[in-house]
Amino acid sequence: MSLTVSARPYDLVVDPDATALIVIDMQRDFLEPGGFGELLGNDVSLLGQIVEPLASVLWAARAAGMLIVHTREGHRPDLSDCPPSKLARGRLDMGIGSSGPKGRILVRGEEGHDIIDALSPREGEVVIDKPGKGSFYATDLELLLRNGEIKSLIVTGVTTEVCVHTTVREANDRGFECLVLTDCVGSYLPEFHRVALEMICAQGGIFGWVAHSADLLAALESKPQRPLATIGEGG
Ligand code: TIU
Repeated sequence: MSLTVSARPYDLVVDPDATALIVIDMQRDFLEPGGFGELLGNDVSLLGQIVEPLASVLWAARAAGMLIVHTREGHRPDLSDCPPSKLARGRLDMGIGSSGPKGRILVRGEEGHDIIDALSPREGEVVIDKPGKGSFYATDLELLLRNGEIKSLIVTGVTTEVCVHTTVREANDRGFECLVLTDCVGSYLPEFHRVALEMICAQGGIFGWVAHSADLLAALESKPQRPLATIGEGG
């Protein structure tokens, strides 16, 4: 079964059974005060506006039986997987590995590293821990997508011009079709967000497609849904 999503630069046809929803780095460290995002000098409150539309898409994707993949940017406690260049970047007094109000910054297992409660992964959903900005670099994401016969990615999360863009570029070069949902990706820098989205769909869709989540939800409504009770049990 295929669905047609109204998108830019032109409508995108996707098969929900061959489509994964990717939720990138919706971690406390990027969305809440005291985390990595704020330490970089950003106003983290700007990212909060994507949580509600993204939660709706997450539930719709679950109901449609799509593969759901959550990613988290972060490092091993001994930081042995963090390049020295990344540690040094920004000349921060407090940076990756430092102790903050939500534990050590961008370190796996710490409160700040985990995904915000509103978008918590359900049992059975894939969680990819990645050391870089791209979701494919030094992870088994590509293997999981190929084994799942996934052809298209619905891309959401933060930030639009950093981890979302890097992931879309990596995915595009690997032959995956990417649809980026404009209201489900966010940036600390509104102008970068706007231009990053334009960069994806310019030149005939040089990296992929962009659409509002309402356009995806409208397309999904035509697909028979699984009973919500089944989803709640982790199915
Ligand atoms: N700083 C910034 O905009 N983003 C990141 O460091 N990581 C992600 O985008 N996840």
